[in-house]
Amino acid sequence: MRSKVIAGNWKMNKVLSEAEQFADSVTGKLPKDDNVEAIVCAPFPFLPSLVEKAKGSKLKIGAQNMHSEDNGAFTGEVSPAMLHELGVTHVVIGHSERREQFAETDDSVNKKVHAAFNHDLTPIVCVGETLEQREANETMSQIETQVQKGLEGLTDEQIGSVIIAYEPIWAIGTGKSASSADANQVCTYIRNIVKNMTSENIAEQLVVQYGGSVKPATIDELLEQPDIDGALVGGASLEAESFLQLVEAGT
Ligand code: G2H
Repeated sequence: MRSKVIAGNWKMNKVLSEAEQFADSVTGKLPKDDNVEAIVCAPFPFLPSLVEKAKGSKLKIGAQNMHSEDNGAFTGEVSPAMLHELGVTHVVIGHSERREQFAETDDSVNKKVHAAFNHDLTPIVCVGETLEQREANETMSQIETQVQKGLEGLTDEQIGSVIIAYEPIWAIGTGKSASSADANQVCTYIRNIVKNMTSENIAEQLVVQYGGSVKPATIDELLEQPDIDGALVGGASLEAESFLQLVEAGT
């Protein structure tokens, strides 16, 4: 039985004092249930303080990006070793905003996924189609390419511990959410791609999240779907109350 994984993706929001207030509000109130995991993926400057505040609680702290190299002349970048030493456990890789605005490719995503495993970080790998691709019936081929290239060269065991977030680009921050049945269809497809790359057992372990305008009002229906194991949530993860409701839905 797979756990539900609710991950907040704060994007470039909040200042440190607000991030700390959030942590103070949620850490004591998260459900004790082992079947749900709660992660906040925060901007880099907040990570040390959030990791400290999350100690002894169920909250895990993730980053939203990283470089694939351990160190070097990469001005402005953050390495996986830096994140690991801080106590960060997860890292979002290949979010569509990074693919679109920061020229990330399936190849750079793949390098970062390998780097995450080399430093004991769990990658949350984002895949998703544009509206044009959906309308041209190219959703599944786009997803297949992103999943296969993103996970290329990993061991079966590593593939089984990746989190894949299916985020249709047209549903991100737009208020338009994919219907839960449509989202589930793509999540099932993702599990099948992984089954073909590995085995049925590994595919059954894989956590597949949906992301794109998820809110407390829509989470229950999404989590009822057989192949949706959680959510990657932007806007609705910023307020402590709403984040707690989303996590509660996973219990
Ligand atoms: C999709 C999602 C979080 P939002 O990007 O990754 O954001 O929930 O605001 O659509």
